[in-house]
Amino acid sequence: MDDPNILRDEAVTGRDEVGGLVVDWSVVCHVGRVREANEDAALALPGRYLVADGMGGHDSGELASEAALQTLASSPVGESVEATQDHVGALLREAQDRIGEFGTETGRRAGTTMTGVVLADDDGTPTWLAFNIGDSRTYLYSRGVLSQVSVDHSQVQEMVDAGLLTHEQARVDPRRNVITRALGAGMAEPVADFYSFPAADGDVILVCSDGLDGELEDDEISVILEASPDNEVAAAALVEAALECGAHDNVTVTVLSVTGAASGTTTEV
Ligand SMILES: [Mn+2]
Repeated sequence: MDDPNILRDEAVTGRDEVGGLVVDWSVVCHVGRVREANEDAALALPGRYLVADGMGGHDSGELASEAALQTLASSPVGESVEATQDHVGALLREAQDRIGEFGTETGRRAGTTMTGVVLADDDGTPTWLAFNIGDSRTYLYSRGVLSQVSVDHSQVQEMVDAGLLTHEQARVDPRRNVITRALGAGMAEPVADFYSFPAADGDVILVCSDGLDGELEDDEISVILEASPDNEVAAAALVEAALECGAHDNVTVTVLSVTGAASGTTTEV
């Protein structure tokens, strides 16, 4: 990987001071136990923590997830939520164009999912702007409660929404890997969903590829987060649990949290 901020096949832990906050993060990106290639990748830059799950076979998926994250690496941090959303939307269209230029030997179009958070500013309140395209997920673990922030763009999610499948049925349905939105993959203009919530001290954000939530139920993820003293332990334990379940897909996990105010930050009164 040419870009040191894009992580694949590795485990990296870091601490950023950004936007007046200290953010601790840990990424584990693992090929899993079945796949030969790792098409997942993660980006960890101050105020930007993203996961992409590439698709397309041969080298296409690897190139697609990498190119998409590279493009999003220039997303601005600390602007208003609206401005940040506009910038991210423009960068996603740029990423879509870059991915569209990749040919594949198989005739399958290169593509990738993407999800994660970018730090924005909502009238002086540090705020996470989360977004997603595809079925990688952003979760918030706050005060002992795990909630899924992003909503999957997948065929089974649409069937759950329509009342045709239960959540439990969707997890094991043979169509569970069919996604309805992606960057590239021959899809039309990328349309991301955006969500924003305060960057509160102590809240944990989990960003993951479907290699995690395909193996672990939300309850299992929650138990692991509850038992983990820090983000590095949590990320390692989550991937280890997916490996114990067979890790049928590449599995990527970013766990991050705000752990205080940056030193040198003065509070205005
Ligand atoms: Mn996957």
